[in-house]
Amino acid sequence: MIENTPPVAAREHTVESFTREFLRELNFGQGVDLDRASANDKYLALSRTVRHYLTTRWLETLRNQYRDQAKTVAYLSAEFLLGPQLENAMLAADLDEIANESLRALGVDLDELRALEIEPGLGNGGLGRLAACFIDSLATLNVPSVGYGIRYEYGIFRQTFEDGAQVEKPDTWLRLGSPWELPHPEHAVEVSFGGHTVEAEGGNDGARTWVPDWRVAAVPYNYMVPGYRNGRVNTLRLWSARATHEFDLQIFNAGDYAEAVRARTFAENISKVLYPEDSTPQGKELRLQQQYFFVAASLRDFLETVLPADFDLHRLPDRITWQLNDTHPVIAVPELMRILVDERGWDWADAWAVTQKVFAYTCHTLLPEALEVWSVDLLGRLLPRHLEIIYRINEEFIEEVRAAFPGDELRVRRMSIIAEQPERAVRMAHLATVAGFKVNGVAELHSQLLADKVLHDFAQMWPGKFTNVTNGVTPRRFVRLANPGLSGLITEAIGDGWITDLEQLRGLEPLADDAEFRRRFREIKAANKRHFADVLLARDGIEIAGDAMVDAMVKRLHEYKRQSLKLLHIVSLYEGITSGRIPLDAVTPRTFVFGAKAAPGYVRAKETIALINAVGATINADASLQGRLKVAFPANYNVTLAEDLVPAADLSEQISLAGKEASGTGNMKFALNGALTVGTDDGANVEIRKLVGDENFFLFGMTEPEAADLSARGYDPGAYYESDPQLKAALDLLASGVFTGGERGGAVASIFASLTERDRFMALADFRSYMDAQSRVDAAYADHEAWSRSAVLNVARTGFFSSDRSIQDYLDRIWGARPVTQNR
Ligand code: B1N
Repeated sequence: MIENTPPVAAREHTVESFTREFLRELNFGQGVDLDRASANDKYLALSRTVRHYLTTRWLETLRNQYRDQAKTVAYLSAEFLLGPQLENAMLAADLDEIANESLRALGVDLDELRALEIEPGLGNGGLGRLAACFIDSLATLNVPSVGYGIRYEYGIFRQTFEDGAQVEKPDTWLRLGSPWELPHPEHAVEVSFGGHTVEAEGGNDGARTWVPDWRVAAVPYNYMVPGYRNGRVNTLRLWSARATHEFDLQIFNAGDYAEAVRARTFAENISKVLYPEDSTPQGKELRLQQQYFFVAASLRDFLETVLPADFDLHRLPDRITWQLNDTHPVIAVPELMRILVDERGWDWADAWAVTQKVFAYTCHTLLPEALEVWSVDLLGRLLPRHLEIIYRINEEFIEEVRAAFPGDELRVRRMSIIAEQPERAVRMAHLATVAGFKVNGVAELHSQLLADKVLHDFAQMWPGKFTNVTNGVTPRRFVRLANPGLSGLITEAIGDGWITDLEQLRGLEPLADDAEFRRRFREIKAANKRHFADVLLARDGIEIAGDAMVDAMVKRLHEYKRQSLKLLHIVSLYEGITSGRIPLDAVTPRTFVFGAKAAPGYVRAKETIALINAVGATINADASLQGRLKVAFPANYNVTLAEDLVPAADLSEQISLAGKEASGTGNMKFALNGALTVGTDDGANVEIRKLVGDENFFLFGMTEPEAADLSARGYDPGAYYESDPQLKAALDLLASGVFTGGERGGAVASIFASLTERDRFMALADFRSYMDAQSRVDAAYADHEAWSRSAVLNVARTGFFSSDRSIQDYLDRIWGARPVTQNR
């Protein structure tokens, strides 16, 4: 083992040493003097300085990991929505105060540098952000673990609005260089595609030989994942595709330079761009290429470089769990079988026995159309050997089903990994459920519905396989960093143990009854709102009142989430005021904040965005409202903006149709920062409400069984439209074209029809109940003292939603891996 002498290793962290390091990075890393340095020079130098402090711990962690060979969790995810890195790294390394002081002395404005950071948007929404929270908690809980994913050159698109309509621009997050990644081209591994299979020579049961016809290189980029002040720094390894030399040479030698360059582009396309669909897979070939690309590279990496060369793979289950973040990495199952059977010469049964003990599957959805399937045609063309392996897994599985349920051929057809209709296709969720030793949903209700409905047959067959792990969010980023004011107040009251043990927030409960504490809590909320208003003005040119209620609905635009129901509330208020039904001075001043990207091909979602913007423009321009209502829809909602919005919010909108939102995680972030929730009995809302108490939560709408029942009986939106005059007035106003310059076609007609003709998500059925809940919100908000008491109780009672607790649940219920204690 090489003893390293890193620049700042065991030295004390002082302002002086930090300043020296920073200036050295500026001079030798960027090649500039301080007085000539651009803000970007300073940002890069600062980031690298901070990175150096982490590197020492990182190398130590890696050495210990190799020495101990402890059981490891590999989190396989096509998305990691990391958010800005600098502040989090400074906090974790306990450098925030030192850095602040050092930079102040040098006359460098830290806020200006922070504002330069471009977040790596390598995810769509909740699923990707969850992966980022989980690796933070894994490191903080001292769990030996590694995240594996894709280093997309372009992350989630940058959303812009043109005349209120969404226009997507490429996310060039790497344009100024990323100081947080360490590329290792020398450790590239090859990933193969295509071709055919031939008979194998080994003679072991099940073996065939794959003869692929093209390959790409997967280059690892390492990211450090620091635990919170515990000396552990884990690794996130993201793969980038590059053409292989072999590939190049063949074609160059054939003399076709242009073809060689084209081939290079083809290979590098694999990690070029993140698919922008959220909860709705597209079944595109490039997407399957991405999935196999990162999974094959990750398995190879673990088996060949993390494990010692003489490791006996029969012991693999004691050494690793591969956690599959939804079905995107499920192709890892046949890949491991292929490695064991075809490459290592194991008999099929031995390989299957091991494979069934190393994968666990997390499902994140309930929408049937969101369950990934790959046509046999496509899969067979791209990964012919894997398709054969899947067929054999399925044959043996079906025998098992027949043995357990003799004569029940309908059940066999329902459960088969291969669907026959509308075309032959592989159901990835079934493959994951068959191969995984555990299957979990992401909130109590979701896990229950998985076992009762979506995967009911499987739960009947293997009841012990199914479990729940309710999602969580990292308190470091979403409370400590995002809300320094509240963090200070909490720490003053109960000490700072809450940062790594969020249940300690319970200690705040008695303070909800303390008028002075509530006053300070309100002051902090007010300051956060002013800050958010400043951010909106600078970032988007949007002007909002600094003191109105901040009513926030931020999440991907999807019909099941029902942004259109929120819109109906706003339109109804506007209709009430302009028609004289609601006196203006009875209206609570509110800023409605929307943040939402629509998948570029999702027409109705884009129409909804256009309509929100149209309604917003009309309301914001109407002087007769005297600024009481305001709609703010900043484009390109992302983690960076979330960190400014969440601490400022008073009201959190979680209004999906019950039974459709698997969990939600924004709901947790808002509650932890003292917003009250108006929400349906869906996803993790159910658990939030149970914890904070009915009196501190605005519940509305049908329950899941009620919604399922109504849907089965036949939902008739027209009946609601005709029988509720307020609803009718709001919809008619929308349809009249007043918000769209007289235009009644286009988005107006389309959304009107989608709500009043056939709406799978039954928005109108919950309208009355939603409006009533909003009236209760207004009444409650009018009593500042009572409201802030509820808000404090929301903070005090939602410590459960720390991702540290989620990870502890994964350890207890699924991984059986133990945190290790490390020398500090
Ligand atoms: O995962 C989150 C949950 O909190 C949300 O309720 C859930 O909607 C979200 C395909 C998805 N489910 N499925 C996806 C994302 C991208 C994609 O290409 C599916 N995202 C969720 C965390 O559990």
